[in-house]
Amino acid sequence: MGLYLLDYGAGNVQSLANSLTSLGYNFQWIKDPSDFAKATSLIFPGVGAFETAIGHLVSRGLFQPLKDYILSGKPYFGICIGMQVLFESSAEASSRGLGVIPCPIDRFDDSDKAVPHMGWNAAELVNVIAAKEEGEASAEGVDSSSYYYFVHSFCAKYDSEKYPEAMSWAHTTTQYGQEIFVSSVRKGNVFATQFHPEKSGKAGLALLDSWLRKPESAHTHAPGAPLAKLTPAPKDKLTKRIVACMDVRANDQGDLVVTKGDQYDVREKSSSSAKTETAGAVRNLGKPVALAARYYEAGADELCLLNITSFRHSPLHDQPMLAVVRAAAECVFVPLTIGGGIKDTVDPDGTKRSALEVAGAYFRAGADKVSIGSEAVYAVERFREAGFKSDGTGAIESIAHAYGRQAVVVSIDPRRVYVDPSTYDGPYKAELIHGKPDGPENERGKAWWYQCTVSGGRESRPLSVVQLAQGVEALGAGEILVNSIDRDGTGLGFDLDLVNLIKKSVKIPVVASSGAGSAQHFVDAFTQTNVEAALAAGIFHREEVRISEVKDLMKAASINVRDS
Ligand code: 1PR
Repeated sequence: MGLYLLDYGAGNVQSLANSLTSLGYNFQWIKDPSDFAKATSLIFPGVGAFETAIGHLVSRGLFQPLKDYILSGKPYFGICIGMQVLFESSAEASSRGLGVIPCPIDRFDDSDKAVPHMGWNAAELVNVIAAKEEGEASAEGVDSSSYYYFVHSFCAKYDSEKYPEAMSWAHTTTQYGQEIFVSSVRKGNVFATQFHPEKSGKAGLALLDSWLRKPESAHTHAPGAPLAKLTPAPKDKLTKRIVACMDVRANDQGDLVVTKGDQYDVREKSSSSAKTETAGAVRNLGKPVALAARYYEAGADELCLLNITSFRHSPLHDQPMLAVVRAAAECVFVPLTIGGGIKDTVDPDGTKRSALEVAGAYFRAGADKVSIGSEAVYAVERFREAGFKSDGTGAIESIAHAYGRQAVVVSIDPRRVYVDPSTYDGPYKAELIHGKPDGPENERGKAWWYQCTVSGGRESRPLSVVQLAQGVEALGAGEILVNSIDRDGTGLGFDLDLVNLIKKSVKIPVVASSGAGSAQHFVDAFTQTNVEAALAAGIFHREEVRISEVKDLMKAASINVRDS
């Protein structure tokens, strides 16, 4: 008897398990249909794709028992897909939902905004008067002044005229672009959130704790009051995200360390006279898990761990990064992206591991997104050669299909290629940037295009960043992380020409990376481009700029940020 968690076998359920453990709760997993009878409270932390979730529930014989459990009146807490399955259907899939809430789940309109909706947004209580009168019990732990982490392309659009009965379930709504959607529901024994409390830092942990602390008999909520039609505010409250990135590799002693390069060279320079004894050694800026914990506490909105030498050999059977991810996920309650080596691999005994299996291992360890680098370049090359057709078996497509496109980030490592604009007649003519002369002295006056590289910049490929960005979007990537070999570690600021070029080429969210040297550089990125997030490594590792300083300056510039 007690608290049970439902894992349908795809997506990161480890994060929720870690959150509950950190809050001091014991729980068990639903392993087969008979376990529902033993559960006195149930949390369904669905992550990923609706179709996959329903498919797994059906194939494991859990679909009807789940519905019966919910209808039995025992406390139920659904998260993300765990909320969406309560609805009738989803535009994402042909399969039906549980049909407890009579309306469909739709796709966000991407004509005015990036989709997926990814990041920290507010959740406004629908029945504000009841919340004021009844206090915390009525709010169900939701704090309208806090931000919660969302990551989804599909939602229940708020429409009290078309779906009055379904909307009477709405507990909170959230605005994204000019659309208002239901961000949590509550009625009877059911509470469910579209956002991820287990990834929403301290506000999310407080919400989980508030639900879990209630005696089971108290989980009976009356239907909400009659609902008004809501009109979108001029601006939504989605915050711009600050991401702290850790490049991880083994040093010469074989220990995994966070390192940091200058234009991707991570070894100490021999010219540094003070460090002659360390010249040539891999720069060591700390231990990955300790740094991850520090950045979480410091208010990073997201963390990224990149295994930067995975292009060499990275068998899954002996992957030390998995242990790093597992340990980091135990103390970090904001989203974790893991990159490096997300590709088909072969273990030393000859066992083949697909990219999907590799990604699955990271999701089970606690990653929320995987980032694909080199393999994405090869995938787009193949996609273009095949006449922009895909057989759906590549790393991007298969991971997006199983876990949802929001779980697939593509990390690109471009380098500028300078050309004389008066004579250049190559294939990238339409993409040439005639920007400010901020490159090397000998390239002044020239234009440039951005070329894709693989293996951490070691090899250039005949593909431009625009071709790559549009190709990976078509294949199913949910976000693009834009590095720059020219700017990495220079502190000169983000390459805004590059970021703008990519942002204008795709509809999915974009993260600016490489070159941050001051808090002002983040403000520049958010005011001079439309990116959703900006990432830095060196200045945070060396403690030259604190995350709080970045956020303070952003606030002063009227950019919406999350206070941790
Ligand atoms: O190709 O799928 O195995 O992925 C490899 C991953 O490792 C890619 O995401 C690639 O960007 C990364 N990587 C490979 N080599 C390096 C290197 O530095 N030698 N790191 C590397 C590149 C750049 C960012 C860095 C930002 C911000 N990483 O990670 O954090 O440039 O730095 P800054 O703020 O100090 O300027 P695959």
